[in-house]
Amino acid sequence: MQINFYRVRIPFLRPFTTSFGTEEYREALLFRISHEGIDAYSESVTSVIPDYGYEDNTTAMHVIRDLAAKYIADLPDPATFMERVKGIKGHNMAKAALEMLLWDYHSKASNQPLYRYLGKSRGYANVGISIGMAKIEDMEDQIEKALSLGYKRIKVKIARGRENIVKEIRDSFPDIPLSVDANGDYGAADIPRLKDLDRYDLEYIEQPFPGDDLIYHSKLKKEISTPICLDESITSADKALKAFDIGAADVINIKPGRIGGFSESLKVAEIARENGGHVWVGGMLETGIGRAFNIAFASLEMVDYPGDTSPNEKYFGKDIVLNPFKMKNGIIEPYHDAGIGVRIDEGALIRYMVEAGTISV
Ligand code: OSB
Ligand code: MG
Repeated sequence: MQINFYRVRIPFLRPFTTSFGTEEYREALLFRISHEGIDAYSESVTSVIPDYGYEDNTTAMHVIRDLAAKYIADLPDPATFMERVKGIKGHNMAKAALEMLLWDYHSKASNQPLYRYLGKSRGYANVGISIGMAKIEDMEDQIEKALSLGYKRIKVKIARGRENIVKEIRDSFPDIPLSVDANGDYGAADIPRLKDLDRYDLEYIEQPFPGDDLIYHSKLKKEISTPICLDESITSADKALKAFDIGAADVINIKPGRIGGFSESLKVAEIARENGGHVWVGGMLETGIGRAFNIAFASLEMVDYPGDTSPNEKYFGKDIVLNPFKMKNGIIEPYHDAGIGVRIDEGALIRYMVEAGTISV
């Protein structure tokens, strides 16, 4: 069998700024297998630089091409594939790209939409928006627009020393469901600074401390009344269990790419809900392919909070799918066709392509 891969570079409509930097475009790795009339796709959530986590497009290509691709040659079920790659430590994003390719393949082979194939779905995803740091007037314009489009929760990026963003936004929008995401920019000495955020009635503070931390999150949680949401820190079901065990989290942002795919993400969602926590699905500025996976997962009944699954017109002038998702009244319905349900726009794929190749397995 053969896996096709495509590296595409799609410019953003506006730069996206987080505490770790500014991105001007999305450089995505896309994968495709074709077998007995079925075309299955996936996307790696890595980017050019290892800023969000330690993986990037180069390490993902290495792990996929040189180590892991051979384990999907017989199209195993996703859980079997994950057993086979246990000997490769970490590299969840690379593994997830192959694991999710198998989810699309198997849901298509059984002629079911992925969101049904996955588990109990409510049939739609509740949608929030993630707004990058910018001039405050610019952020407020974006929030205004998002509210008029019906988004159910507004999340804004913050960084250490830029807490004024929260004050300004709360002053202008006293009643909206609002959260902040620090992408790990704070340290243990900043606990008083973070406690100050309690006055803004936030839904949660996302990832105040770096991804490798659970201890300070647990310390903070004892001192603050705003709920704590973990993103980068939760890379497995085991980490989720530990986070709830030591009281480090109230909410988990599930990104299937970060957690090594859907099989493990399903376990994380179960653990969170069994421990009284809440769950939503995050995003990594994916193309329509990655978004389709996120929206399928976000439609699960277990996922009880609105996620960062805004339709791609927020980021891209033109996506690589023919049927990009549309949001109505703050919800997005997955497509009812088999698998991820999005169809590839081959012309757009070629226009955005910077590299393509095959991996024989
Ligand atoms: O922390 O949630 C994050 C984008 C890149 C890296 C990290 C994050 C994000 C987002 C984007 O917040 C959310 C989206 O894809 O719409
Ligand atoms: Mg985050």
